[in-house]
Amino acid sequence: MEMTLRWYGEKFDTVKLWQIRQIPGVTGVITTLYNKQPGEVWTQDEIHALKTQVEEAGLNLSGIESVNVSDAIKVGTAEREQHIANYIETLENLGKEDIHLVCYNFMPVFDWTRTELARKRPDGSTCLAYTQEAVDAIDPEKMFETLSADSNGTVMPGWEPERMARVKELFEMYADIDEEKLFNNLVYFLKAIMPVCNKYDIKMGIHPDDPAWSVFGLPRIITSKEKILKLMNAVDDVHNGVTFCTGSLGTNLANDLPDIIRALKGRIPFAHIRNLNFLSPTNFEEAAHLSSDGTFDMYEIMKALHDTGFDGPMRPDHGRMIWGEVAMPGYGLYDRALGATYLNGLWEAIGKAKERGV
Ligand code: DNO
Repeated sequence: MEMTLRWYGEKFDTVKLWQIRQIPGVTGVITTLYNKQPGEVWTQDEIHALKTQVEEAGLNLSGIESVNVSDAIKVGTAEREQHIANYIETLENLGKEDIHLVCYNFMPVFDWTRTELARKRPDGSTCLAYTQEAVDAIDPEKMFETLSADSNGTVMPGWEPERMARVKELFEMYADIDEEKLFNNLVYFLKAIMPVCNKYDIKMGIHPDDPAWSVFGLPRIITSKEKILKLMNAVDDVHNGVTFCTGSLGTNLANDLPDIIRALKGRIPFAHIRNLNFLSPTNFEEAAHLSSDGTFDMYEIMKALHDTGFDGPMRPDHGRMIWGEVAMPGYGLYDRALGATYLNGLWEAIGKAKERGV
């Protein structure tokens, strides 16, 4: 396992590479080219420049989150073939730069959905939160306006203003797409890219839908053990894997996270680990990473990853805003650094207990 932090690049992130370098046990970053639109080719030179920048700070470029998949591919429009060809070219260029992990999602219209970006917790920290009641009450086209006031002036990936300006058009594009069509389009895409993934040993990790159920009537297909296994079987290749995100799959309390990890043995190239605190099954907030601060048993989650031989990058996912930090919601330095340290501590303890047979 390699502990990493997500980094949004010099231009967008308030957190600097030199700060990440000083978090004990964090040796890499997960990043992307934020100026790229889905469907565009990433050139080898651009990737090389990004990699050099990270390495000059003493860190590894441990994976890409995300190479976004265009709506044309998700919906299966006429532009799909060109976009898949471009995606393949991007993968080829990543492979030539010795990058072997790509995270992506197949969620229609919205990437992750939260209804509050700064819910105050009893200790005065703020965190991202979700209530189904708020989603049911809001017009999806207004969602972005409601949230942007709390984004601390940052551009949140998946919620780019240009994308949100097209929400109405996007809803129309997906009008006739149900779960089955979306799933078939995903399989079509994966089958097309598997040869280049095999050639360069690039593991694709699909990000689960967040939350793990349909929002605004849109289809969602990566929400449970059964659905994920269906995808693993449809394209049965080790390069077709899952970004195991506890905070996304865990939104549905029926999902038994350690059990899903065990069922996906060998197919988890990347892990996002965070805790959630449930106030009701459809009202939850993003807690500190510690088990005692939320609902999940973080020890059991880490143990399941350890037991199944997980050896990819892991990142402490969304943290709270603490100590007066002003940063992209979920992506400040302090709470994620605490999270990394805690998760590294669990990992060390689990490993040593095994070595010593206790
Ligand atoms: C939210 C993230 C997601 C994730 C994408 C992957 O904080 O976990 O935006 O990066 O869904 O493509």
